[in-house]
Amino acid sequence: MKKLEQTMRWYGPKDPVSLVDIRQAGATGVVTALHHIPNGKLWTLEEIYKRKSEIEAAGLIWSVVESIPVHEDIKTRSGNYPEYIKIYKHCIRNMAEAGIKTICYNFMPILDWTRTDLAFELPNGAKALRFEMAALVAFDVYILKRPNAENDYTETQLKVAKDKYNSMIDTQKDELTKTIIAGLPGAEEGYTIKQFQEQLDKYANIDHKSLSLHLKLFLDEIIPVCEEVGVNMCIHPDDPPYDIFGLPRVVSTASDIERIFSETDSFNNGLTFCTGSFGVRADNDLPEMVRQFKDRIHFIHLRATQRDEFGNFREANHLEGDVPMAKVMKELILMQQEKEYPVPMRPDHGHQMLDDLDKKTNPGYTGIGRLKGMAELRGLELGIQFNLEQ
Ligand code: DNO
Repeated sequence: MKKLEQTMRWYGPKDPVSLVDIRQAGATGVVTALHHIPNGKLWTLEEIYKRKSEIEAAGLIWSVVESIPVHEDIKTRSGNYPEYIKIYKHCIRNMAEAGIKTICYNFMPILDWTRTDLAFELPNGAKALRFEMAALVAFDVYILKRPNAENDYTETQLKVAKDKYNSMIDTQKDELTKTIIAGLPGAEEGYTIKQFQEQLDKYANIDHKSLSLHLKLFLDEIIPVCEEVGVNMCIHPDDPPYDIFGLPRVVSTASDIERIFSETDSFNNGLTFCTGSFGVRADNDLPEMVRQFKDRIHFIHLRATQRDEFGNFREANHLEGDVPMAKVMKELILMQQEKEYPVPMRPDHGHQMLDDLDKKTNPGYTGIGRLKGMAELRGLELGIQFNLEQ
């Protein structure tokens, strides 16, 4: 049976998890980006080839670009957006020329993925990333003091958030602020409170409908280039998959994906199927989504989240939590059999555990935590394949 391609994310030469570590973990491919190039600047062939040869020298291949960030001007369709789209197309062409043809990106306004606690201690002493609604609301209403923020929350949410805020000391407030707006790895952009509010103001007149339109107009421009040079774009779902800070989010559900695919109908307009992000919503039926979107799933992120009814969630072990990983894996294996090339998957995030606890790694991107996730997922894939072959 055909297998998925095993990859791992690498943040470049400064990542404390090295290419050697990644190879020893069993990955054959690397997922990375030119993180040192500011958002909106051209990725030159020289820089791309330099990174590519570093990866190849370690006995690995650069399988996926995650991400080429989409400039805020493109999302708001203001300022210099025509120029940024032009540069984006040029980046796509350069990646294709270097032979790297799977590009992940997202269309989340201002913030990329968002958590409120990067070191939530689990009963066994390992640490996980966590999103706590009360902390987010406390930040929004009492630290950021976003105008009319209260209107976005229920009375109960506001009360719990107030108690949370009152229980925090100043260093905890600073830490929370940093965690939310200073930019998690891969987010590329970080803000101060003042800058963040200025960015929010730019979205004052942008609702779901206009943001979806801006995404469609962006795709209508770049997808023909992808078709010409054979690049698969893979949009990453919103994380968390609902609006935050009054900002619209338009890549959160199966119907969002349906809309994106039908409005710009091309094989090259594809999806990063991220079980952790989609899995935070109980109304996202993950195995069904694989069946529905399999033709356009060009990249896979596998991780599990454990949610509760208050909108909180934390990263669970890869085979636990609310993601029915075995069912998802079975669908992915069936999907893979219909593809001509192995679809890259990466174990997404991992707990900080064992020797990770003494190391300063990028939040969510530990060596041992991800190695464990990858080993479990690889075993699950093999076991299910074996069963299917009987
Ligand atoms: C978090 C990641 C995100 C993701 C980008 C995709 O762990 O899933 O950084 O890579 O949002 O553009």
